Amino acid sequence: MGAALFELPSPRALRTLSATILQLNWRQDRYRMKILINGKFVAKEKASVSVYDHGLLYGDGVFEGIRAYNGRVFKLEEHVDRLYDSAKAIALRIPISQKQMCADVVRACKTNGIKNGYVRLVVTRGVGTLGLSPFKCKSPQIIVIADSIRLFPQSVYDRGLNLVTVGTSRNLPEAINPRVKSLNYLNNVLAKIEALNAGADEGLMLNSQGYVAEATGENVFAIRNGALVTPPTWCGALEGITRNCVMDLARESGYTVSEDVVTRYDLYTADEVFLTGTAAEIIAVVELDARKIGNGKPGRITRKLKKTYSEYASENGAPIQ
Ligand code: PXG
Repeated sequence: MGAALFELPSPRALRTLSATILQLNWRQDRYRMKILINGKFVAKEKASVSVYDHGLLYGDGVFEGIRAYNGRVFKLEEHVDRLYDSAKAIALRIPISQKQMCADVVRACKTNGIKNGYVRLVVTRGVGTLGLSPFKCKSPQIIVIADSIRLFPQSVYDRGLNLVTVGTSRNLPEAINPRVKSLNYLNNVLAKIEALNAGADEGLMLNSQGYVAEATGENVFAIRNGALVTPPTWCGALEGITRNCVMDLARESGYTVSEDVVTRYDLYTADEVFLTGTAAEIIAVVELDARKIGNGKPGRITRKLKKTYSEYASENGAPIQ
């Protein structure tokens, strides 16, 4: 019999090897994303909802997108207030208090080691039958995803956005009121498809009367002679939390800010145009429907407000602890 080709590892080497594997697993687990569903953490790969959930079957539910900066959840209470208002508007009773919801968002950030990131908060109607009636759905599903988001590359922030007006108009207030952040976002998804198919970065949505409402996931502002204007909610704009914050900061910096009816003419002829949203933050618009806005570069006031906003956002919010 010849010499063995392979030598068996010694028991000591085997012990070291298994300890290393265990440690690697533990490390991987620490960095594995966990989703909070109804107050319990579930590994991302296992986080799911039923195919009978009316959130999936009918887009029946509500959501929020929230940012964390510098170890704080920015405008947490405002987002949770809006979530509960959206839920109330669609007659969905969220079974936990707003205080508990805020605590869950902070907990999801903490568990996932998020200091700077993006939280998607979703409440679905819950499991029901294949019929429309929500009254058969007994338990809304509360989902908190603490992750990150990047809507546009840095180069787009530097050069500014190219917008086109899309044919899909903003929801009618007498249908799904555009103030409701519902899981049924198809209207805006269709608008985004149109904009991207036209080769633009974003789409401008008008209301059914032809007045400017907002972009597909951001509010819109125009600046003329140093004064800011943005459409009021009754024109089809979501009451954006970034929008409200930017209005406050701009007023504090001495600018005149008004909510008024805006037409495309007002945007074409503005000195500067920019969009606001939790995900997009503040981003300049340099072209709309092939008209150059101002000098075709991100404007001075937009850049100034962007700086003020990012300083404010990095110092305010609910601490993640
Ligand atoms: N308008 C609409 C229609 C929105 O959905 C905003 C304005 C901005 O609101 P806040 O409160 O964030 O300043 C929103 C919020 C996306 C995306 O991927 C956008 C939102 C939500 C979720 C995803 O662009 N928008």
